[in-house]
Amino acid sequence: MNSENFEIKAYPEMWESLDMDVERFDTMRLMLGELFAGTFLTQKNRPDGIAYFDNMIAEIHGGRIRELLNAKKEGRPVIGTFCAYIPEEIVLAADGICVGLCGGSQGSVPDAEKTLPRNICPMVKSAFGFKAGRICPYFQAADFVYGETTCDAKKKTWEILDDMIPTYVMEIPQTKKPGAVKMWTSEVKDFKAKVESVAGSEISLVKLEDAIKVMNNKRRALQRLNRLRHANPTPISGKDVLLVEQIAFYDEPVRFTAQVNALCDEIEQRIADGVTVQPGGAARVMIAGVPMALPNWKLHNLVEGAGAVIVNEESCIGTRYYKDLMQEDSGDMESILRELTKRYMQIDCSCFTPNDDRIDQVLQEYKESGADGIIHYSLQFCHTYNVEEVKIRRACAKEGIPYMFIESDYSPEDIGQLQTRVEAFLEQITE
Ligand code: BJ8
Repeated sequence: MNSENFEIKAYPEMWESLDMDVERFDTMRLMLGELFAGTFLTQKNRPDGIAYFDNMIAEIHGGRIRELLNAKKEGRPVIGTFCAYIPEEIVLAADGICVGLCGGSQGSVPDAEKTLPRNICPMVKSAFGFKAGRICPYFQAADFVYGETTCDAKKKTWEILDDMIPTYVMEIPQTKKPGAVKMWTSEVKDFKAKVESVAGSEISLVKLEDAIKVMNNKRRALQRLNRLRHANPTPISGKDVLLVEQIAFYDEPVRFTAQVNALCDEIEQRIADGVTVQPGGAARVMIAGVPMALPNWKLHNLVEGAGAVIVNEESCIGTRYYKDLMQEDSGDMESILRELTKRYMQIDCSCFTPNDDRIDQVLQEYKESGADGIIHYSLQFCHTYNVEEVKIRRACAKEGIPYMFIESDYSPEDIGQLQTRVEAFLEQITE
């Protein structure tokens, strides 16, 4: 695939059957294809194994959707989610499919602003707008969605989203005190009961154990990729790793894991052969902060466009999604659910208070990744990450780590200003 002949495949009949706004969606398809080609396919010296992930983008509105629709015909539930806190293992154990529906596009924001206030997080607006405008086949294919109470923008939006698609909500605790853990355990059990009622059968112990192995393997493969990209000079671009991390939220997990491992095999060889995508003397940057949902490639584009390379994403579309594994032989159903609850409680989202584990995690990832500096990335109106940034900034100052904070949205309006700031930061860390 090259940047001239790349296109995202059109499936107008399938979209029609999903009650989408086909004409409008087709225009968005062309724009996304152009953006993808310009951002990814113009890079030099990419590993061959990335072709699978390019193809996942070419088929993002068709091939994978067909798989979801076929699963539905077999009575398997398709569940949309918006947060790394939703236990995918339970969905898989019910033979269901989990798809991440967080929005990373400016294109759907005006649809949301017809209903929602303008001054809330662009990720929430973008997701809501995809449903409101009927311009996302994943939303249209989902049987129902599961939101959570991580932040105010999300939890209040679910009440309104429920007018358009059945929307259930998991209560995520805001602290990690013993009482909060108890409450979270009961939420996980309720989630399991809901998934079982839609799937029409109870989840067996064997099925849940298998699902845990599938998810552990997927997370292990992503950990492996992240470790390998830390090599200096780096064998794969930050943009390409981000792409893989984003596709993790909608691809079939067993196939995805095999493809990530194949990519890792190739990268190991590249490291042995000294093959790199890093121009001589390039600055190595770690990103920390809010998740970058597809197709939010704005910051990676700016940083790598300025000649640096991104070597780590401390984010839920990044290490927060895959850093923690689960014990695989936990015994009876009650013990497994307890372990599952524990695994998910380790996610250090800024919605928790206090959340000092995240500060330590950021410092640890900085050291492991061999980065020269950290950019903390936050979305506009995300109060929890924007405030927690103060603690990250202080910790970096204490450790002498070069640091920059960026707060942005999905519009292109601030690109010029961000470019100037990013370039100044890169100069500072390469001096
Ligand atoms: S566990 S990071 S995926 S909530 S950026 S919508 S918090 S206003 S994304 Fe997240 Fe789960 Fe936490 Fe991870 Fe709200 Fe902030 Fe927007 Fe956010």
